[in-house]
Amino acid sequence: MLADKDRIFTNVYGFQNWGLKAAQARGDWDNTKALIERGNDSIIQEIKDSGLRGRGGAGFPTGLKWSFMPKESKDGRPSFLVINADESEPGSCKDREIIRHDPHKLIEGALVAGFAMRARAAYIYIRGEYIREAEVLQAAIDEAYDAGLIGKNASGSGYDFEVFMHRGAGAYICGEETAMIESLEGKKGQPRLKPPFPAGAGLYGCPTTVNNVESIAVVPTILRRGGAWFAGFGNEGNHGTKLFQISGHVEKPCVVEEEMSIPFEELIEKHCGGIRGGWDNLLAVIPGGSSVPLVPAHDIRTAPMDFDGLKAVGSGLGTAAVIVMDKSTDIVRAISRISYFYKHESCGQCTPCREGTGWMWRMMERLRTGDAAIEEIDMLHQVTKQVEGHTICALGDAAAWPIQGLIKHFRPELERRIEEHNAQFAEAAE
Ligand code: L3W
Ligand code: SF4
Repeated sequence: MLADKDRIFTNVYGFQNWGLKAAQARGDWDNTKALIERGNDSIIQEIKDSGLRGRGGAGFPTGLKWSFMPKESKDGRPSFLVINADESEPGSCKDREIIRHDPHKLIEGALVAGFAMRARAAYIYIRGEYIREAEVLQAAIDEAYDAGLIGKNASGSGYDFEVFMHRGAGAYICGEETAMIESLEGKKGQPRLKPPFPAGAGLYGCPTTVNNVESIAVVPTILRRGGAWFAGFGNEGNHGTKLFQISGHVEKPCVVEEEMSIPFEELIEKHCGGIRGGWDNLLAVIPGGSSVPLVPAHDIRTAPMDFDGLKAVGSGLGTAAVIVMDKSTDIVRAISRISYFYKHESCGQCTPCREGTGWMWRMMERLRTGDAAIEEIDMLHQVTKQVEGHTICALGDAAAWPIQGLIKHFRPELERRIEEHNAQFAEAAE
């Protein structure tokens, strides 16, 4: 279990004030100038050494991503950092806690990360529904400007760095990095084809890196304590501390910072008071937000909660939004509801996703009521395979994977519903 002294987010529950003075008392903005004076490449190397992987879902190595940014400006084009605070993944609620209780960690991280990648400004794109969080964030940005920590000669470093907050308007797809860039440019939030990746052509056609809130907020602590300290947590290739968000059928749902790779059972026992009704009552877990496949009870208990450990049980860490479902859950209804979410949030620009998400949801609803033929289970699986990997962005995959997980692990339940429905129908016809 992670010791208190190794927690980065010491105010995650908001027991203390979020304001500048309190943040400084907790160690934020402590000689930030000295961090910047280490130089761009040295900061990037330290982040590479820390093993930090992106906390927004994909787990791409953060230091490597920063190293894609150009060292020299071409044609006078500036570079930008975009911070993804459009937290909309069902089950995810960690970035919100960082913003409302520890906003200065994010702003200081923006400055240091922005400097490392030679960005002139950071745009923090915050989910529109996060009204109070946006108020706190803007107030913290204003405090940092007033104190000379950001802006011209930020923190006395000689580096000029602006921070802007931008509020989204309620579209899940704007959390996809290129849709976010389109939205920031004032256009409809629809993903772009990649490549080019944002580091080549991003915001206003300029080199851009998009990072998740948590990825940026941990940066100052990593630099102060050292990449080796951060790399000392977790299993090989899955390092650091991590905010887990545990919801559903546990005794005490919570957001908690823990060591990466902590086994699922330990995470739940130590922080959530166990499964509601005991471990025998556990049905399945979605370990990384609604975009990753569910894992049945017998596979998840000892699984390390990290990118590779969860991949090994057919799922993923995603945003570490752990949705726990006990045996009272109507699992088919739960996955059907997730299908509806993706149908609703599809931006509609590519056919497999626009048509496929609707098709998958309608088939899921028929399976939920049992009003289907047994062969349609395989047909639905084929439809998910036609969507997966055939779309511009990952939303198509995210819509397909939960259904694939359901069919893989709960086929007997799907068949039972169909047989029961057909038996009732036959009885009524007699
Ligand atoms: C340069 C290359 N850059 C990859 C960059 C890329 C991006 C990052 C990861 O989806 C996942 C998705 C959701 N040269 C590069 C390169 N990059 N190759 O690395 O890229 P990618 O394509 O692996 O993932 P993605 O499109 O960013 C993100 C999953 O996250 N998810 C949902 C997340 C929701 C939230 C939220 O609500 N806050 O984060 C949950 O699992 O399904 O698989 O920057 O440019 N050769
Ligand atoms: Fe839009 Fe879906 Fe295509 Fe993504 S996969 S670009 S959400 S239609």
